Formats: sequence, structure tokens, C-alpha cells
Amino acid sequence: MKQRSPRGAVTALLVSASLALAGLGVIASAVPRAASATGTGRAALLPDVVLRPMTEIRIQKSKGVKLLRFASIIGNSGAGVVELKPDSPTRSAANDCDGDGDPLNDRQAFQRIFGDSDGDGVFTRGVDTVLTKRFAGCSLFHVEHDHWHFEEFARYRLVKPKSGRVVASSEKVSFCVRDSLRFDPTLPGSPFPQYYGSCTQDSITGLSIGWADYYGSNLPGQELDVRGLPDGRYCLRTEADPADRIDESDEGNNGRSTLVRIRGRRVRDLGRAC
Ligand SMILES: [Ca+2]
Ligand SMILES: [Ca+2]
Ligand SMILES: [Ca+2]
Ligand SMILES: [Ca+2]
Repeated sequence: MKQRSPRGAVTALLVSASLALAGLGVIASAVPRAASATGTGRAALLPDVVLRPMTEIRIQKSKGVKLLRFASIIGNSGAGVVELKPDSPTRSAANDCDGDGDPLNDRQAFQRIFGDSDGDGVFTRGVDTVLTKRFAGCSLFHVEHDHWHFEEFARYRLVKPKSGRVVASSEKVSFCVRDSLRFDPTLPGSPFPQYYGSCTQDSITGLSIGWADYYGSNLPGQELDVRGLPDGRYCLRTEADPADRIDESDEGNNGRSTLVRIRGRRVRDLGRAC
């Protein structure tokens, strides 16, 4: 069992990040967790997965299909990196992550958590080199995107604002997780240029500190099926790491919501958390 020890600087950073996110529609409930000790004896530099505001909210309608499309931006505000390393390819049945009988079309993915070797409270590549790894989930080849994805990295739901009844959902959205947008260069340890970039079967993927991955509204998966849904107000909710596959410093700030009004082929973001 891991032990957790408080680190003032890291905690202050995370509290300040949480405050900055308040008022931007972030669903934040939990107190940030302090960095924890690893089996290496060094304090663990955990990432903090966060969602940026949803953008590009629009309706796409064609051939009887009506989709609510939107862009998502998932970032890392932590003192450490999100780093995912796929296992080596083997024909072992244990590596058949998705259970379809083929061990070669998927890989087990492990989260790598770096220890704070120099004790400065933040991850520096090449300095903080000692790491532990833990099983995080599956990495699979996605034909639609023509590259490898980490499974179940986000969840999208449209709900009735008052009752909370789910009227449309996409429960297991997967991505190649990489640095595509530097959303906060002021965060300590934020590198330039980006570090995580490619999405082959052997790539180490992830999110650097202060970097996010942008998933545009045109991408497969960035939609909810709203055909047959009456016009009206709905709450669009997104959640990063919904199955808690990534160990991070704050598990309570991974959701975001915005109230939208749908009228026929139009949708308006009313700009209010719900
Ligand atoms: Ca988080
Ligand atoms: Ca498989
Ligand atoms: Ca360090
Ligand atoms: Ca998590």
C-alpha cells in the first residue's frame, strides 16, 4: 500500500490550480492529494488530469442522423507527467487486453510515475529518472484514426438539467494521448517544445506538465447521437479518466459541464456549468 506524505509546495500549486479552474465550469469536489511516496523512497510526482472548456459545440445533421459535436481539451496541471508505456508485444494470452482472442492487436499499458530525485517538488526529465509503473489499461489499434489509442480516457454525456437523466452518452472514449497544445507555460516543469508526440504501437504517450491534447469536433468519437431528442436545454458533461486509470494528485477536478440549448439544427452554449 502506498503511503502519502504532504509536500507544501506541490499542495499549494494544486490548490492554486483548482482555484483558477473554479468558475470555468470545472466540477471540482475533492481536496487535492499531496504527492505520494513511491516504492523507491522518493516522493512521487503525480500528474493532474484536467479538462479545459469545451469548444466548437455544434449540430451535424445528415441522412437522418443528428449529432451534437464538440471539441475537448484534456491537459495536465500536475507536478509530474502523464506517461503511458505499452507492454512489449507477446503472444501471451495475458496481453490480450480487450479479450478478443488476438494478443497482437492490443497491449497492456502501464502508467510510469517518476520519483522526485532532487526533491524540488517538480518533474525534470533527465534529473528525476527513478520511476515506478502500475497497470493502467489497454492500448489498442484504432482503424478509424489509423493509430494506437489508450482506452477509456474520456466520457461524454448529455443529461436533462433538472433530473440528471442521461439522454445521450459515449462512455468509453479513447485517444492517442499526446502534447498538442501548451495551455499553461507558467506551470513549474512545463517543457518546451512538447515531449509526447507519436502514436505508434510502441510509442510512449502522455501529457507533459502544462500541455494538453486537443480533440477537435471533427474527430470520430467527438459526438453524441441526439436524433429524436426534443429541442430544449441540456447539460453537456465531459469527464477525463472516468474509470480512474491514471493515478493523479487530484481525482476531483476531472469533470466539466456546460448548459446548451438545442433548437433544430442549431445549438447554443449558454456558458453556465450545470
Ligand atoms: Ca485531475
Ligand atoms: Ca486483443
Ligand atoms: Ca524534481
Ligand atoms: Ca485518475
